[in-house]
Amino acid sequence: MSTSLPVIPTDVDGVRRALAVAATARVRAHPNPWVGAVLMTTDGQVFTGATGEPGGLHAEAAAVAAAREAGTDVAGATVFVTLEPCVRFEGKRTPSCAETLRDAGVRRVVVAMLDPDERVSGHGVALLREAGVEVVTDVLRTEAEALLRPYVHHRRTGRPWVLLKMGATLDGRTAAPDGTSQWITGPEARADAHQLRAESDAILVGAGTVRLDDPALDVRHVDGPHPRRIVLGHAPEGAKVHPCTEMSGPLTDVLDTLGAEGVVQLLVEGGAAVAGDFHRQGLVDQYVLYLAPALFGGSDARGLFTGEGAPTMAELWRGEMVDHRRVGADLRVDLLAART
Ligand code: AOF
Ligand code: ZN
Repeated sequence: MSTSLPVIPTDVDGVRRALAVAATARVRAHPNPWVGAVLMTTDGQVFTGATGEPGGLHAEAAAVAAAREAGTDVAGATVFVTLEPCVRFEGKRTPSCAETLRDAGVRRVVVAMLDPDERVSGHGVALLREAGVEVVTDVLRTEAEALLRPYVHHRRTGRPWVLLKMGATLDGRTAAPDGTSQWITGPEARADAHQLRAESDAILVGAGTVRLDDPALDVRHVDGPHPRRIVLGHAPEGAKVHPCTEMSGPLTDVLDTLGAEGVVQLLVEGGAAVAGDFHRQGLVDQYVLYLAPALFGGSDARGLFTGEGAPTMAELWRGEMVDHRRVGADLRVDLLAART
């Protein structure tokens, strides 16, 4: 839904600020979308709100609450928000933000993107407009969609956003010929990977990784909730990964099941066989590679993927590099799978 109203520069500024607020809510809010709101009163006071824990306050409600706590009247205010304010639907846990804004007497709402959730999409904007609130949409929409990629993907496909995380030397090797691999990347990269865990709703490994590494798959080094643990195959008794969910069958079915269970982002952490299966079936949405400035220097060290890769140049897989940055001594490269 677009609007004939002109987008003035202050709308972009307001939404940009709301996007920065939204980014701070990610770890806390997921699997709910991480949303930011900036409320500007008629006398120019600014209050911000970000989505709370699941079942807690939404961004808009938090911004209105912040203004009220300061004893400020929000009637006539403008609200900049990164996602369309929600409406009531069955099973919803919190009050509708569109109604909260309407009832508070907000005059103008600037929305970055519509909610891809069909229970909400377009309805929040319509409710506000019907109440006489001026609504502008699609301000910095591309940026907002990029920030909420996993959520948008989940609501559009019913499957989790699959993030494959791998650590390797610059020659693409993950372990010495004797199987040892600790540690190829440095402590900063490993802490960064724990941030990925904290942002994910579930984390998946193969049974082989459980047997070889006995990983705990919990969140350390950073603050955040522990993701649900999924093992493909059987996790032996006594493994640190317990309690976990053991799953088997086609990966597409696994993703359908996890998506239906509300997993918005799934972190795949290995090993090389599982990585190869997800990759070759085109099921990885985002690749995060931590590359150490180190070289095994031969063909006998283990590689990132087992199984048969692209047989000819015609089948070479290429992604889009959306980010690259130094993390400690290592390089983090983020690739997105090309969308067809
Ligand atoms: C907003 N602002 O900050 C967020 C929204 O179960 P509930 O009540 O928490 O509602 C979850 C739904 O609300 C979620 O599926 C999405 O459509 C919307 N999320 N909406 O207005 C927010 N996090
Ligand atoms: Zn809401």
